[in-house]
Amino acid sequence: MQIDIVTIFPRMVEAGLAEGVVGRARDRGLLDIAVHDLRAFTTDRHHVVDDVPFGGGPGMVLKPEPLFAAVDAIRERRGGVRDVLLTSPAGRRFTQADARRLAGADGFIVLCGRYEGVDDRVRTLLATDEISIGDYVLSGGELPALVIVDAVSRLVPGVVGDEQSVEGDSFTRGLLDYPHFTRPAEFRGQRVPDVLVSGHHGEIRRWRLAQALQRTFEQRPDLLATAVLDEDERELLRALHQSRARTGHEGED
Ligand code: 9D3
Repeated sequence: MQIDIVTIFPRMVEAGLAEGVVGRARDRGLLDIAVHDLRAFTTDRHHVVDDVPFGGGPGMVLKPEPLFAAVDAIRERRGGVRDVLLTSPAGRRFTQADARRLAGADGFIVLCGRYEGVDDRVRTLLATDEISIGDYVLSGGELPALVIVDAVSRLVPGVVGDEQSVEGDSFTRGLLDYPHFTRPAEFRGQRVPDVLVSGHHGEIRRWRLAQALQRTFEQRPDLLATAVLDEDERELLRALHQSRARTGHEGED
């Protein structure tokens, strides 16, 4: 997997790529990630990457030429087609489905937005996707780029040691995870549920499934619309709906 990130803050992005699962996968050669300083693609003496907006108004806008030059140079070096993701608060929300699609490609390019914005011709002529990571205001696309790289990387075979834990990921199944406990068995008066220390693996599996469904039902009911459920799971879900109706808890949280 070859990933290229173009930014005016290369050290910020490098710092985020150095540790953890992604850092290890880079060291092991599973991920070939290059961070490019946008200033390296300027042609003027002062390496200017931004300019005032046409029409006036506050702030600065990233100039198009260095971004186009960066993508040209990256495509030259990498060869082949590459998606070009532009990070932007106006983009489509990044999802696990996007991560899956990108993980199936040979690689992609991320352009980090900054300042008040990016010259719109980058969006219309250069980017293949315009991506936001959520409805909150950040100072730029560097953290979103790291979020995208992290989500995609863990879907690349071998990057996460335990393939089972990737398979069981909540968003892979469309459900939230069940609660986890470790020792001690009692902490501040709270005991770990008996079933988990019982050693009955069938019961443990059913308990975890029921907990995952209940949590999703209570905390993220929107996920249930698209979750892939088998007959047992749909039956459990019907029971949750009915108990909520019976006990008069509907409309509460
Ligand atoms: C004050 C300017 N803003 C008006 C509401 C527009 C604006 C431009 C650029 C707001 C933030 C940014 C910088 N953010 C990103 O580049 C960004 C981002 C984000 O802020 N939230 C979620 N996802 C993303 S992806 C890129």
